[in-house]
Amino acid sequence: MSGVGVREFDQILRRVRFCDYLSVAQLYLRDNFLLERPLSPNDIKPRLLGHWGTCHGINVAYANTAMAFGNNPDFMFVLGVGHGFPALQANLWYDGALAKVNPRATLDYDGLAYICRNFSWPDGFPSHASPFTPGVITEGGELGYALANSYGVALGHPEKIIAVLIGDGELETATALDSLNLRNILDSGKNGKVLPILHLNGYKISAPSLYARKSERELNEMIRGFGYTPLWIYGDNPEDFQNALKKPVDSPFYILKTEKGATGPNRHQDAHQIPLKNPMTDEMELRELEKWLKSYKFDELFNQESGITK
Ligand SMILES: Cc1ncc(C[n+]2csc(CCOP(=O)(O)OP(=O)(O)O)c2C)c(N)n1
Repeated sequence: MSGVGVREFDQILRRVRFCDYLSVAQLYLRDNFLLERPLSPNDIKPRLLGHWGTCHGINVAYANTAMAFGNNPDFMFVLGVGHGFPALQANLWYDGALAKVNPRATLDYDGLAYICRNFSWPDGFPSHASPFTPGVITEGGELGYALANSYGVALGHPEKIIAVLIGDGELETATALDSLNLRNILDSGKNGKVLPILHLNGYKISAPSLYARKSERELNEMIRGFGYTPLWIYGDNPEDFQNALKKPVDSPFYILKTEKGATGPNRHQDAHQIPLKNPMTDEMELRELEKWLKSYKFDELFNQESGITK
């Protein structure tokens, strides 16, 4: 992991803002992707389908781990296929990984318009990760396997580093919870390093998650009981995240505490899928969506002529 400082923190923040904007744009927009003119009902997709609430946390985890390990070709970021596909797709597009398998997903305005228009769209991209997504071979969005899959990737490959984001609801599945035991048999020099990150955003679809209702002490004791060292990261400050990743501890287990729906118009149980439900027909929601999109100041991050300014 290379040294990171103020410049890198700024790059992380810009990348997160970029991918947050792109997540919202994919969910809502069929046109006017750079808000060249005031948002109108015709710019909105008629059927809104996808997961927003978890996207900011995914973008934070993705940007921070990419900054810390992204130069290492043996690094991999693993996300359960049921989680926040707009955020995953935004990051894959940003890194150029999507363009490698899909020539239309170019890193310019046309590519941006293509991925936004075709998200959750007939004959376009599905609303969840699918085999059209680089690095994904399954379909269906079933949560629970990310940690087991990560240990599987590490098996017999000591050079690999795998950061895996696990939802706090996902950790309620028997598969995810029992996969914590894999540390006992696979945490050795013969296998790669698995870096679990629990995304503690407090909620599942609309109900609170069990783990968010435990005290920090209780959660720490549980994590320690599985042999990991818990390391807390509160919110989206890149310096805190990078410091946590640098801590030289045995079997780290990161707990990323975010607010579900962060940076969006509402939070927690209202934020899981589509926080503003009727912007096509409700003028107030349309203006709220416009305000939300503008809050990312995307024109500072992307230019129609020159593309991404990193
Ligand atoms: C095995 C399984 N059961 C149920 C679902 C339906 N589901 C989709 S997202 C979700 C909530 C997941 O909560 P969490 O892991 O906390 O994710 P986040 O809050 O970050 O969206 C559920 C239950 C699923 N995808 N897979």
